[in-house]
Amino acid sequence: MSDELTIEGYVDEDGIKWMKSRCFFCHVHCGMMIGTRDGKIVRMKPDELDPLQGMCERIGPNGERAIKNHYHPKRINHALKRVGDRGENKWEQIPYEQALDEIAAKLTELKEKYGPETLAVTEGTYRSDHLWARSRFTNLWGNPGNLADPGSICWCWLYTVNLAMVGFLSETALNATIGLAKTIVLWGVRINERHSPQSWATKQLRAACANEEQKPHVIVVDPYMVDAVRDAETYLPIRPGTDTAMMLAWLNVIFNEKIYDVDFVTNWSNGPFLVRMDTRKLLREDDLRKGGERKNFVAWDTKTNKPAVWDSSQNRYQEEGVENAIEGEFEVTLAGGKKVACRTAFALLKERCDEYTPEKVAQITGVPAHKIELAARTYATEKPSCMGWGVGAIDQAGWNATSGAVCKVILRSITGNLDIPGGDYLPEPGPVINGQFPVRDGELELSEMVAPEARAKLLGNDRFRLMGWQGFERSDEPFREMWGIARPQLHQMLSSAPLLWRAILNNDPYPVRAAISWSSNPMVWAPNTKMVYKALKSLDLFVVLEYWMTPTAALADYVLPAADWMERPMFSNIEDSLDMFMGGPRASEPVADRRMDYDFFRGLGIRLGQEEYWPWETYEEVIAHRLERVGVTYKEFCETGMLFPDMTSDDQFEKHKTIRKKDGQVRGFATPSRRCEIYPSIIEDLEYDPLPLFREPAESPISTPEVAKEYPIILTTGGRFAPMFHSEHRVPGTGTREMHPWPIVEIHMETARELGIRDGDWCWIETPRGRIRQIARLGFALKPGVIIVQPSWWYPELPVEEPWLCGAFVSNANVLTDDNPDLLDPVCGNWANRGLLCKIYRCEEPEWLADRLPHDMFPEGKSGFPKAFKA
Ligand SMILES: Nc1nc2c(c(=O)[nH]1)N[C@H]1C(S)=C(S)[C@@H](COP(=O)(O)OP(=O)(O)OC[C@H]3O[C@@H](n4cnc5c(=O)[nH]c(N)nc54)[C@H](O)[C@@H]3O)O[C@H]1N2
Ligand SMILES: Nc1nc2c(c(=O)[nH]1)N[C@H]1C(S)=C(S)[C@@H](COP(=O)(O)OP(=O)(O)OC[C@H]3O[C@@H](n4cnc5c(=O)[nH]c(N)nc54)[C@H](O)[C@@H]3O)O[C@H]1N2
Ligand code: SF4
Ligand SMILES: [Mo]
Repeated sequence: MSDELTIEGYVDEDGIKWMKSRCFFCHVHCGMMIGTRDGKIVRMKPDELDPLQGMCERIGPNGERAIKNHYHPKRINHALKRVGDRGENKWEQIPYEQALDEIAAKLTELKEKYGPETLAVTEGTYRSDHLWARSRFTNLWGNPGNLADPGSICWCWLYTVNLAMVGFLSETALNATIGLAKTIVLWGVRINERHSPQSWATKQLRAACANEEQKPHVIVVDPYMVDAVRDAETYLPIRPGTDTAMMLAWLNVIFNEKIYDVDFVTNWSNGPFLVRMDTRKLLREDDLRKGGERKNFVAWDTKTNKPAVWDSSQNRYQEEGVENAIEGEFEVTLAGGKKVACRTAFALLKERCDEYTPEKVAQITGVPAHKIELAARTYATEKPSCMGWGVGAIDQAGWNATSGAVCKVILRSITGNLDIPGGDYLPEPGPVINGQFPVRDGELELSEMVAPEARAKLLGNDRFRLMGWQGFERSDEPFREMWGIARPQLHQMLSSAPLLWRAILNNDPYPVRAAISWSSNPMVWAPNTKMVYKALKSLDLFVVLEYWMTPTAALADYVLPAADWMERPMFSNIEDSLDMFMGGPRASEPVADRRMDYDFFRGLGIRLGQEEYWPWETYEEVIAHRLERVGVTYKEFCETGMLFPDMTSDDQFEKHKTIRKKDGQVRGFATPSRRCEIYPSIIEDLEYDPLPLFREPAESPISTPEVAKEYPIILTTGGRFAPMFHSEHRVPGTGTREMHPWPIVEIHMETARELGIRDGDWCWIETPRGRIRQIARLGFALKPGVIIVQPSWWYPELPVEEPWLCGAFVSNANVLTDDNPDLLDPVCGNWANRGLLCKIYRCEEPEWLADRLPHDMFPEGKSGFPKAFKA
């Protein structure tokens, strides 16, 4: 590494060397100073020069907890190779390089036998800036991109839906202009927990709510009385799983009261485009005239009373002065002379929403009609309004997910709240510096190297088509047109996890014999844990890159030690979703054999013939390469650890109205039509209904009354709780598990009383898939008859070897969830974690009555599932 790539830091009077770093324990990325003595981390403090200030419970006073996490004796520090049976927890320590050699050899063998599609990867939520290195590796290896990730039910799939509709992502997790909002909608989100109570993001929301001069109207949509309800004028306690119906009702009110932004709908959305009533497809120029372009659409010009052709590549009508109708039915003569009735997309959307009156949706959601009306009216008229992203709203709503995603984009855009200060920001590839932006993740992935034959083999490619290559290609084209670069794969293109497990177990559609799991614990995150277990257990090669011996790692052939944020440099735009970069230098040298995940994929790539594509030996060199284009050096970047756009510039908002430098055209959106596609043509083109609709959740008292007889309680899972971050921070000994030692199921007092459950009782929660135990907390935050179970529980203190697997089946919410592929969202493959049926009862067995874990509860001995957890 050249000198230029090391950053100095400073030494204080106590001899502690302080280096800048950026925390990666959660998505907030607080600026952090790391103090080392003799190369060992001894202290931490907030980076006072950084705008992202915060030191939460995961870090602890002076960094105590993070430091204990970093040096914990249970951390994986060397490459481990399985020597016993799979799951027996018998390992041999081997050199990292040897592990790479052996994995490469085995992958080659499996590729020869089954083809490059035999490999799948599993990942978890965004935990590093290295995702592109995985796709670069798998793309070059000929793999179709088989990847299972919670992104199917968490934000990334929304990114893909947003790409189709607005050409980038309007689902902000952290709204920088929230202080300007007059209405704040918190829809299925627990801001204070998801960003830690002490983080700047939580403080920003609190400050916005406490602003006496311009007190915002806060609307909360959540079945649970979250903390923010204190500030809320309007609280909609919704029945879990019915949010899409609520969104449709908001649209119903907004259309019927005509409180949408007519200018936006008329001039910036594709609402005026005509849809043929005979085929129910958007009318295109090639329908209208021979030689017309398929990518051009048609509207009705009220001035000439004729159809007008929208030239997508020019972002304007071919004719001058067109005044397109937004409603109405028109007769159009097609190329062959046939006359067809056409209606505007907007009229069809309105008609669809007419079905969802507040009265009807009140019945579905359990929220009174007048509250629905008030919320919709406020959102549309008390502007600017923002409705950021909460995973509880629709991401995990099973077959209602995509419809909900479409509704959300429509709500934002037709009310004129898209990309305005105080509204929902729409970023772009950036930040633009010296006319360029730093190299984006999507550029590093090399998606163009994946051949059409390989693409066709992606697991789920023909089933959940928006998340496969067909969806990818359809938004890649306008993305490249607008910004000259590929749209990201990252987690925005996925195989839905339930399909992966079935492919592994049934060799269907082909044998998947190898998997790499990194920054991922699918034994805990994925639905239907028993299925996941069987699939992982049956692989020929399973490699896990980890910090800890998790239930997933316990099933591996190789477990490789991963470097954490305290020992790696960083350069991130959060999965290519931002117009800024955050990062910083490496604060300390990695412990023992820990390597960055980048090093793993590079190491494997080089061994598998990809040497020319991995010129950057260190990650510092990667960062330098990415910055070179904008004329910033690695060192300059590390001094601030941030590159961001000028948010005070007027050009930073409503960017669709600006003029493009490259051709002087009005910019529009990076969609096929360059308009905001409230009637998404990509979704239509993939043979789905582009209009949103609501279906009763797949498992509910209404859709499955026979199941409800035995399982009468409504179950929702989720609800973040600090200091845990998913399944992390549970290893005793750092101070975090000590703060929150046991899993909590929350239940209404009345329901608990009827069921004979007292506060603090260990309870069984059971669904048709299995049962788990958590501790009951009684209260009033939920309606009677609804419970919420904490996700992500495992017990690192339990034995690793089977059948214990660190308690992966004891309290894990996903033993309860269903992953039946027929019940997933048809467009994106989302499963349902919210809105299921269950029963809950006190643990009566004497051995379960104490706060003690079931070391002795596995009567079936060494194989199979522990008896207690059999459904
Ligand atoms: N402490 C902590 N912070 C985290 C994480 C963590 O594990 N721990 N994980 C990170 C990740 S990857 C994510 S995705 C985010 C998620 O963070 P959030 O988006 O805040 O997600 P949750 O807290 O799981 O759920 C939000 C709310 O959804 C409600 N809810 C449950 N069912 C429904 C429903 O059917 N409809 C509606 N409207 N609401 C419902 C719950 O009561 C809860 O208050 O947090 C991130 N931050
Ligand atoms: N029932 C139910 N299930 C859910 C949810 C829910 O609300 N309800 N939430 C879902 C959501 S939103 C998400 S995002 C997922 C989360 O699922 P995951 O993101 O997979 O989270 P974890 O289960 O904590 O597994 C992550 C693992 O990666 C390791 N790790 C952390 N950082 C790194 C790193 O930099 N490199 C490597 N190699 N390893 C690292 C950690 O030690 C941990 O074991 O869970 C989903 N599952
Ligand atoms: S809130 Fe806590 S865990 Fe998250 S980045 Fe900040 S210090 Fe790290
Ligand atoms: Mo997530």
